[in-house]
Amino acid sequence: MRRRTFLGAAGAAAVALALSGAALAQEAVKIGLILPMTGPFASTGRQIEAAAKLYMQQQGDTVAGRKIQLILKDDTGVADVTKRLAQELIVNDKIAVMAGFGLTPLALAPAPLATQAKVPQVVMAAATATITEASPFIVRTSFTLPQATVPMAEWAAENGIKKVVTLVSDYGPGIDAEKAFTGAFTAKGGQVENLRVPLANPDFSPFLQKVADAKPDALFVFVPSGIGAQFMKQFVERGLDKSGIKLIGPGDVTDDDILNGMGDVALGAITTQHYSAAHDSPENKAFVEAFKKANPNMRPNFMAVGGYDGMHLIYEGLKKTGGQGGQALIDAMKGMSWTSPRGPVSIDPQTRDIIQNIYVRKVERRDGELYNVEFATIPNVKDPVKAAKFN
Ligand code: VNL
Repeated sequence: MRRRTFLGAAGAAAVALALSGAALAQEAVKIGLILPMTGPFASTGRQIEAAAKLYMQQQGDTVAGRKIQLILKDDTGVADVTKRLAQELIVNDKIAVMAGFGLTPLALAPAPLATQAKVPQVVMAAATATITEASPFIVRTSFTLPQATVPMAEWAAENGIKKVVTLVSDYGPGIDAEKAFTGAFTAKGGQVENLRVPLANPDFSPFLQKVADAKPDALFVFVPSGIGAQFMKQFVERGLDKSGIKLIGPGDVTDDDILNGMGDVALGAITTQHYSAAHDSPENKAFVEAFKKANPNMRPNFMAVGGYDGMHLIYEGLKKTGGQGGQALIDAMKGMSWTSPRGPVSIDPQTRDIIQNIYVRKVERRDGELYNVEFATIPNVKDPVKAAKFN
């Protein structure tokens, strides 16, 4: 009788334990993924969505005993919409993390909400240097334009280029690229003229006419991901492909997603960036193969790798906190390092930006496809704008 009572109590305790365990497991950790899935920057949304889903497919949807639920929202590339969606995800869905953010204005809009609600904001795409300063809850897995651009200026100065015209989209990352290039290139004795083109519905032809007239050794271009093909088309129409003016810039203009469709005009373009689908490592070969298998008509670009690594950072952060979000999660992410498809990376604990290799690449045809083929590496590059502030 006594023995049975004891067993009964133990049994009841076990049932209670199992129930609370089940209740905990049911309470999913929600990740709000806000991306431009429609509009002129939909390619960025598609790349990041595909990469985030691939990561979850490979790593499973349970972390630290908690189910992970990804909630995808389309902000259509409009900052007010990004902010409203972030607000709804925080208040109604009680997300632990928000992620994505395809362009600079879209990353800046919800930053005050991240601070107020103490919700980590993982920026997977936007790349203006100052973004991480908009909230102590922002961490970035993409890159910054100055980080990608200074190596371009140095390569140009060391390779016989003396006179350059810069042509950039007229907003945060373009202005960052223009300043970083001009500063580093003139410091090495180079000569620069600056041109800016509107971000929305750009017509490059009047600017390209100015470039043709200026006859520089090289044209330095920044346009955001997805716009490079439009630029290249007008570059050819203006006859600049036959002018002997070299095309250089950060790698956004020869983005892997659309490079193949540009044709021979892109051959020989020299760019500097953190990711190429042709990056020669076992991690990248596996990533590209799995990405293409899951998305038959796509090739991963630098946006995809920002999304893939962003998910990795969230998963590893949650493992450290046992599924907790908030301040604990952002703290757990600081200083984290891993081997990405792009090479070795870490999160700078001081700035919450990513420290990574920048590669110098040349567009070449390989096995019938155009690729940014890496030929030099600048290791462990920090964002130079913030490095100058802290050191
Ligand atoms: C940004 C920077 C967007 C680089 C991009 O593509 C890009 C941005 C959409 O910060 O707005 O390639």
